[in-house]
Amino acid sequence: MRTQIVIIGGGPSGLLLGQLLHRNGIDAVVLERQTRDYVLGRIRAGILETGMCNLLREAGVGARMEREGFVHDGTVVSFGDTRFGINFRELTGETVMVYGQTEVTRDLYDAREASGCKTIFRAGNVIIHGADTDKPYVTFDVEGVGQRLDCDFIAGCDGFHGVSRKTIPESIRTEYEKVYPFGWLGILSETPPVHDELIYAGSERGFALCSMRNANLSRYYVQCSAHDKPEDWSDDAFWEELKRRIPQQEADTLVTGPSIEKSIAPLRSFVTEPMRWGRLFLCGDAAHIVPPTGAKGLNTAASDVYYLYHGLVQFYHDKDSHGLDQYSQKALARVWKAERFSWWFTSLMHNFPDRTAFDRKMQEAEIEFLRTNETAQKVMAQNYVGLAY
Ligand code: RFL
Ligand code: PHB
Repeated sequence: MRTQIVIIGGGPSGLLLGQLLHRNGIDAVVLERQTRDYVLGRIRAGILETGMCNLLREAGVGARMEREGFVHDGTVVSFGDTRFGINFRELTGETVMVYGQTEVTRDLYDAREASGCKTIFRAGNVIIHGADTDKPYVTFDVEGVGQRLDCDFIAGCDGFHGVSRKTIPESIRTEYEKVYPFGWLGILSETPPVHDELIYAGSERGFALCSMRNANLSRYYVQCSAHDKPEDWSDDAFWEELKRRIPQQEADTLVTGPSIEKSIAPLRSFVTEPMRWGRLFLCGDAAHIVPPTGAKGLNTAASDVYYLYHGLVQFYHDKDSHGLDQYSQKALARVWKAERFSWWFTSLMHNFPDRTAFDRKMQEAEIEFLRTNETAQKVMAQNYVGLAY
């Protein structure tokens, strides 16, 4: 078998890249280790930057997002007894969209199927060959039968645990990592959101986030121990803990109900450099991870896709490899800024186990500065709505 681009990973990065390439007449095959239902069962991101919304529209998959997504003009920050809003629209002229990663991925799979593009599910033992030559290819198994796909380029969109990054020799790769000493326990429940905007809440007992998917589907998180398991937390224990961490007004009005999903995400900052090796290009979580505070993971995957898609279109349409040659540098320049913002917001809002009284005072001073200083709010708002591509 032969195609122009092999995309490893059928998560949002791989699917979005595939759809944008298809609309520009470039063939790609997506290899996904899991099934479609499995990928759609993962509850992850909820907030889309303007740039990502535009890219989804360009890919022809913006219609349902337009109908069902919720535009948010701002967010609420609370810390102890302090509570204030950050108005993105007033501060930057831009907004964000509440539309879940599950829905984005579903729209992309539907579009991919409608356009007849090839996706191979349950692709096991994917191995990349000859990435540093002009004739790369990928081998894999489907139901025990070995297969080979020849191509011009490989897009490694296979997430943090995929094979693509590890294919780049260690002598070429540099990895930067920070692991945070806590996780986020998240639940999804069929209850009305407690507030019409998200609430990022820092408290003596740790961080909490009130988010949502739609008018009757709420997503809440509490900071938990890095060693906790979802089974350690009953629904009642979760709701009680959440109420202790959010502002009193919301604690009093919160509607609780059974969880329909409960999971724990570890918190990590991670970047690998470079994001290209020969004809292999890394995209999204395969190359970098951010802690979820600030909602940058999926959005940063989208900016990688933007640079790679433009580079590939330039290569095939104009026979110009400039965009591909610049890919790693351009993507990383934006990635590091998203890393900085996510690290800053995580450090500001969480209760670190080794935090001293001085550290706490620093958090309080920074919160007070953010509350009262319009320039500080503007910097936060610009980062939250997303930096320009
Ligand atoms: P994914 O989504 O991990 O998809 C990778 C796909 O590759 C497949 N795969 C393989 N396929 C073939 N062969 C192999 N060897 C393979 N190995 C892996 C996997 O099965 C999978 O389908 O990576 P991608 O596409 O780069 O997308 C990245 C995003 O999923 C991620 O950045 C976000 O979910 C992060 N994130 C958030 N991002 C935001 O922008 N806004 C948010 O509000 C936000 N909230 C979150 C989040 C992540 C969270 N968790 C669970 C880590 C909230 C949470 C709780
Ligand atoms: C979510 O709704 O899942 C969500 C929203 C904002 C974040 C992280 C996660 O910063």
